[in-house]
Amino acid sequence: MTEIKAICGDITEDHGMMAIVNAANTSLLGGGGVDGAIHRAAGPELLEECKTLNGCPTGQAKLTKGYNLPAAYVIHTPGPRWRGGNEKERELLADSYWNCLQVALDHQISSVAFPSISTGIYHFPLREASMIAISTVKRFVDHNPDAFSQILFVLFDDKTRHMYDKAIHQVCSAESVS
Ligand code: AR6
Repeated sequence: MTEIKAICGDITEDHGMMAIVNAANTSLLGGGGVDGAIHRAAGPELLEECKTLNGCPTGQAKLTKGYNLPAAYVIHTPGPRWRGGNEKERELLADSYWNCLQVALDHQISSVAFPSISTGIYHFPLREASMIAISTVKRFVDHNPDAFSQILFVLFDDKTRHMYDKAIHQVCSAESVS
């Protein structure tokens, strides 16, 4: 049984998770937003390891150590930049969540914290992003019921947290009826 939960907070702080997800860009060489916060908290060794990865395509995911972060690992995924909705943004956002969980599963990582991928600098509409995030995570844990103890969404502001709470409520009650 995997708990899927949303809280308000800073993902670089200690939430007792083995891995945190970084909403990165395809260079994996750092940036603003949560990416900048993660690199600052992890320290310069994170950038050194990222330099060895040769970037990452949008929707894919790559693993590094967490260095000075409380989490042992960082899973880096470049989400899609919103370009109006006709550039496979929805599929690519779902791929980001799915592939992060696949990387975690491949490395026996049993608890993962996600930020709200693509809804900051990349401007993905929040309501739709939250539904894609929760339904993709739910689908993955339904396929892999023994893999994770907890999937935590650590959201930076109340509006985002509220939207993810609503999505959890909708997706989970829809599933329990069927
Ligand atoms: N903890 C949790 N969430 C955070 C934190 C934090 N410390 N800091 C920001 N957020 P964004 P994107 C929230 O812009 O839209 C970077 O430059 C933020 O409020 O970080 O995927 C990368 O290098 C928002 O809700 O990521 C890319 O170039 C969410 O995290 C680009 O930004 C995502 O916002 C990626 O843009």
